[in-house]
Amino acid sequence: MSPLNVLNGGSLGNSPRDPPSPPLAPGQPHPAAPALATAHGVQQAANCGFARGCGDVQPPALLDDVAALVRDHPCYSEEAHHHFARIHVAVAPACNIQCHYCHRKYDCANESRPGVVSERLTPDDAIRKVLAVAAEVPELSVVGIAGPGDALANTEATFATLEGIRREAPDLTLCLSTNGLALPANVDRLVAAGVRHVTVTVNMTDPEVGERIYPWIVLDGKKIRGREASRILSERQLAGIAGLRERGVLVKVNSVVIPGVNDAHLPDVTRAVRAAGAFIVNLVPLISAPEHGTHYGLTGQRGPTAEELERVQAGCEIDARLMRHCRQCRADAVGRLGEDRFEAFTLAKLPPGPARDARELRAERREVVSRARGIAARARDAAILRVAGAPAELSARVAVATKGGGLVDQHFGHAREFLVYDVAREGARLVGRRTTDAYCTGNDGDDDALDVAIRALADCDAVLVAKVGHCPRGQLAAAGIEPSTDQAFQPIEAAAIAWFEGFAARVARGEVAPRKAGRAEPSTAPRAEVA
Ligand code: CLF
Ligand code: SF4
Repeated sequence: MSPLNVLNGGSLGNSPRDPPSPPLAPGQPHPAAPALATAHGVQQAANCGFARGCGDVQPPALLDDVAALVRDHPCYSEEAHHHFARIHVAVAPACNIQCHYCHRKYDCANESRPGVVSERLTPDDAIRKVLAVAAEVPELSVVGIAGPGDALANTEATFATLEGIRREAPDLTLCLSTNGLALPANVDRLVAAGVRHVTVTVNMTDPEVGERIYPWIVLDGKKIRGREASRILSERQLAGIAGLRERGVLVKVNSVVIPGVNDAHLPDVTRAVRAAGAFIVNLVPLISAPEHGTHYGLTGQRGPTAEELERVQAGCEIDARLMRHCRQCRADAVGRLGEDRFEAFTLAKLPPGPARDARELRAERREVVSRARGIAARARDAAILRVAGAPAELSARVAVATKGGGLVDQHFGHAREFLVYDVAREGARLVGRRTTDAYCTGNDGDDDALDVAIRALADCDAVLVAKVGHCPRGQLAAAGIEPSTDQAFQPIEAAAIAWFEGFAARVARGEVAPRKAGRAEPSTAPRAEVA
């Protein structure tokens, strides 16, 4: 395995030759269970090449069966999110707890950005919609239930939907998210339904912290408040994670980062969920605004800045594999992460008749992706060889504009988000993403939007794009951000390393100085805006 492959999460999605994993019988432990149950405990190397630290923390290599489970899942594999799509079916309106960051009118903030779900679905509607989307979107690989309430507070609809999808489109991966309160009671049923990916939102293990996040829970028809509510919730979350893990289900934990409430506590939370068997942790920034009508929004509780989020990630990464490409999706999201197509697939727009069976198309798409992955991996490995002689301490931060297929192929002016990578001689590592308004809205650029984009990329040394206009090129350069089109249409990681190769040469010649500690802080939190 190449060093870069390890940095990006072992063989997460980068091993097209992995054999498919056989389905697990209910109750059958996953063959990888013991390996995943241990924390890797890797220390930061003394010669860490990444300026932000923790870049050399190497997650353990994935066993083949686990690699097969994450390979085509856009949330469990950062690499897969360039190629594969998910659909969320909003069949779960009710919830059994109250979070201070949630208002029922809005999507579940565990798995979504604030925005009203355009329509709630019955299980029959959901199955019809999934089949219609699957016929049009061959990159679809995952069907998820992520609200708008809690999937396991709506078990009848949730399981009817899961069973229907499994029956009609067995090649699609089933996924769901939950707050975990009802998880222990549903582990067996989830396994029997064929679910191998579950996200549990865990924001605390300390009830003193919890009572500042959860005013109440409902258990067996009884409302429980205060610390006792959080104690019960935490106990059930950890027991549920352990139960899933024992049955071979990959558990992702989402933790909402709430500055001043749980940010300092999250390393403890990460350790606890890892010990329980969580596979990956996703630290999501709190989205909070008065117009959402949430307790936090109305009381002025803010979300973290991009820099604060990175600090929390650095504190947690020692103990867990981290997800850094979450888009905080709507509960009715459709498409690849970051390209939301839910409006094109409302019930009213679905074709009246049964959708065609598109399994063969999906299989063909997987073949195409497999070839693209091979090309990208070879380009990346060749680029790493070329920068092997760069100083160990040299690193740079590079933003990339992409349309989502794993290439540098977006025009600067059309980009609504940038993926941000730290690059060193070991390779490129995703550190997060920055959202911004598209600069180019017509023939004339919008100067305000350009300012926003430049501020959002303030900590970057370069931005790699397919094209950039003369005016933004000059303003980016004036802000110390080098716009580059030299890597246009190259695979992202190879492109970032290729840019770094030239950067390292210029540093060696004394033409540019590497940025020291204390980069400018980007002005935007790395979160999505309401579409
Ligand atoms: Fe959906 Fe969640 Fe499954 Fe993914 S989303 S239920 S694990 S299929 Fe993914 Fe969206 Fe982030 Fe969730 S980007 S909000 S982590
Ligand atoms: Fe809202 Fe989800 Fe919390 Fe329930 S678990 S209150 S739906 S954020």
